[in-house]
Amino acid sequence: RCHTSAHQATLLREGYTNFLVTGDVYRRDSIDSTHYPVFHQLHRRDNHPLGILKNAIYEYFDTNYNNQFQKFDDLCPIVTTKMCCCRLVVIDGTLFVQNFDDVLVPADHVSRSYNDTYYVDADTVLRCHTSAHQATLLREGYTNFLVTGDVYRRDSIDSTHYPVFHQMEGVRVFNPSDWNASSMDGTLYAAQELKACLEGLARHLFGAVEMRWVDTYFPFTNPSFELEIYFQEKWLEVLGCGVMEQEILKRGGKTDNVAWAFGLGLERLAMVLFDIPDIRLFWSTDKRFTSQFTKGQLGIKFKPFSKYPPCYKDMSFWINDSFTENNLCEIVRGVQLIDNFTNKKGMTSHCYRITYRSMERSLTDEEINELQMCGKILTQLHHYHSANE
Ligand code: FA5
Ligand code: MG
Repeated sequence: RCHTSAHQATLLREGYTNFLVTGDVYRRDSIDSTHYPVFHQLHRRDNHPLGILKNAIYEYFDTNYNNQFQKFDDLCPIVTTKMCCCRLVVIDGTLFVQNFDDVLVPADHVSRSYNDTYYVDADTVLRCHTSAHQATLLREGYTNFLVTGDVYRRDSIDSTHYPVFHQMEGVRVFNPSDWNASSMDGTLYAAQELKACLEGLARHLFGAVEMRWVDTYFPFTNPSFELEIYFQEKWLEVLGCGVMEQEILKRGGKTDNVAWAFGLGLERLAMVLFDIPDIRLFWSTDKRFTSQFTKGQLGIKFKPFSKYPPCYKDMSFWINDSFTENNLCEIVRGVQLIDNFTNKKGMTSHCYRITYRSMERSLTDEEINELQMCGKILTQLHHYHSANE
C-alpha cells in the first residue's frame, strides 16, 4: 500500500463508521532527511552496515569492470510465482516479476511451499531471493547487473538466520568472442571468471580471509557453487553462484551467450566484515548499535554492548501433524527445541526453550513469568493453535 487510505473503503463496507488506521506504507521515492521510501530498506542507508557493504561491493565492480554493471536496489519485493509475458508487468504501479518459474524452480520444489515462502495470494509472494529479477532484467536487455534487496523466507531464527534478510544478485553475460580467445568452452570460461571475480571481491572486502568453494545444486545454474568463509570458529556460507542455465538465457533472447550469476547474503558478509555476532542486531534502532557505523568505513569492528544475562523459560505442548517449527518461529523469536517426546499412544510433545534478553538491563525471573502468563506469547500461541485446529 502506498497510503493507509487503501483501507478506507473496505472498512466502511464492513460497517465501521469511526476509525483510525495506522500502518507502514511504501513508496518508490528519492531519499533525503524527510523522505523515505519504506520504513526499513536497510541496504539503502549509507550509515548502516548493509548500506556500507553494498556501496563497497559497488565500488569493487565499478573499478574492476569499468562501470559496466547496472545497479538496482529498489525493485518491488512482491513478485509472481508464475511465468509471465516477455516484458515487465506493471499493475497499479507495482512491478511484478518471477520468483520461481523464471528461474526454473520445479513445480514440486520445497521452496514453493507455504511453509517456506510468504504468499500474498496464490500467485504472488514476497521474493525469497533476488534471483526473482534475473530473467526479467535479461529480457529487458541488461547484460551486466547487480540487484540488491530485502528477501523473505519462513525459516527458524538463530544468530545467522532471519526470515527477512538482504541479498545482492549479480549477473554477467558473455559473448562467444569472450571465450573464443581462450582455450576453454563458454561454461568453463564463465565459471572461472566467476570464481576469480568473487575471490577478488572477498579480498577487496576482507583482505586475507580463509575461504573455500563447495559444489552445490541450484535449479537455475550448472555448475553451481557456494562460497564459505571461516568466521567465529565455523564455516559460514556467504553466497551461492554458478553458470546460468541456458534455458533462462534462451528465454531472454540470448541463444549464443553464456552467463554467470551469484546471490550473496549481505548480512552474512557484513557479520564477518564488522564482527557482528548476531544477525538480529541489523534491525536494532538502539543508538549504541547504529552510531558505531559510518558511511564509507569498512574497517570498523562492532563493540558489543549487552553484557546482561539471558533469562530462559521452557514451554512444552502436544503437537499434531499441522505443527511446523517455522510457524512457531513466526510468533516467538529466539526459541530452540530442547525435547521431542512421543508417548505410547503416538502423541508427540515438543519442549522449546525461549530466551529473553534485554540490551539495557538484567531481567528478573518474576517479570518474565508475568510476561509469559499474561502476555502476548501465550495469547499468540493460543491463536496459532486455534487457527490450526
Ligand atoms: C539463493 O538464494 C540463490 N538464489 C543464490 C544464487 C543466485 C545461486 C544466482 C546461483 C545463482 P541461498 O538460498 O543459498 O541461494 O541463499 C544465498 C545466500 O543468502 C546464502 O549463501 C546466505 O549467505 C544467505 N542466506 C540464506 N538464508 C538466509 C537466512 N535465513 N538469513 C540470512 N542469510 C541467509
Ligand atoms: Mg544456500
